[in-house]
Amino acid sequence: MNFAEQFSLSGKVALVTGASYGIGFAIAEAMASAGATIVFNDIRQELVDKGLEAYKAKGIDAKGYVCDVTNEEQVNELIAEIEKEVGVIDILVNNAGIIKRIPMCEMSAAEFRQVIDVDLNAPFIMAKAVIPSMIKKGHGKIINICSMMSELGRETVSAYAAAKGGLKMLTKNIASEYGKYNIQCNGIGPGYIATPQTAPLRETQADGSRHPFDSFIIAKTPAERWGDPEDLGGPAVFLASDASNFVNGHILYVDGGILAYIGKQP
Ligand code: NAP
Ligand code: GCO
Repeated sequence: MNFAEQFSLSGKVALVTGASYGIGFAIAEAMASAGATIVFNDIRQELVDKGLEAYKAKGIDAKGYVCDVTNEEQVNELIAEIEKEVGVIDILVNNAGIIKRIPMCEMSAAEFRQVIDVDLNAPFIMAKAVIPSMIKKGHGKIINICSMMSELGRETVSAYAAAKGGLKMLTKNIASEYGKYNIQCNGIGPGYIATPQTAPLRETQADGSRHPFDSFIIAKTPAERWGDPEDLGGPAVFLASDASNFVNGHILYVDGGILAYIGKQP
């Protein structure tokens, strides 16, 4: 294999969860550019249809399925259907996620559980469903989309931080338990990325000024900008490729330097 081929995903099947748009879509697009066959799921048919149109517009012949990643029965049916229709999954990207921004003491236990269910339990369910075939095939790549909140807390995101902190450790544990089968499990920790999930934090104020949180993030980021979903494509391709076969249990932070920086003096 020549050096460049190490980064190729040709012949590989990549499943990206929650990838009709946002970070998942950008990661899937990059993996398609590296040669992967793209499969994605979303929670509603209209979202899957929207995603299929978006992939087609990019010249990507993706396959989309409706599946709630928190539902183990649906997930097992999804994996069986993909294996029958497309092939064994070589690369799993656990991207689907939600956030609820509520002060902890005002958050109900049900709301807390819902975030944990999607952001932590679902990656467990998805990984458990794909690993047996990866073991049979002799290789596999699992990439969990973590967060700044895998390392840091902030007001109103207790459930999300607990989930993403847990996802960091689940990543390390999958790496530890299944590395002997040539399965690498790593995480990507995006910084603050301009997607629908963070749109409320970037809304222009009534007086035309920037959202205070928007200005805060700019001051905390050495790159002095929000990330774009496309900033995550290269790191994801690296972790999905043979170039990272000895990288295991690592969380690759793609954050413009936030975690390294105390922040700009006001
Ligand atoms: P997003 O725009 O909210 O997209 C999340 C996707 O996941 C949506 O397509 C959503 O579908 C889907 N999803 C949610 N619950 C699902 C379920 N139960 N089953 C299947 N699909 C489900 O989020 P994003 O900003 O692209 O973020 C993607 C991932 O990156 C998330 O894990 C997020 O926590 C993480 N992340 C984001 C940032 C950021 O700054 N944006 C930074 C760090 C990490 P619906 O539209 O139907 O809900
Ligand atoms: C928030 C944001 C963050 C980002 C991301 C940062 O409310 O603080 O939504 O949580 O989504 O996780 O890495």
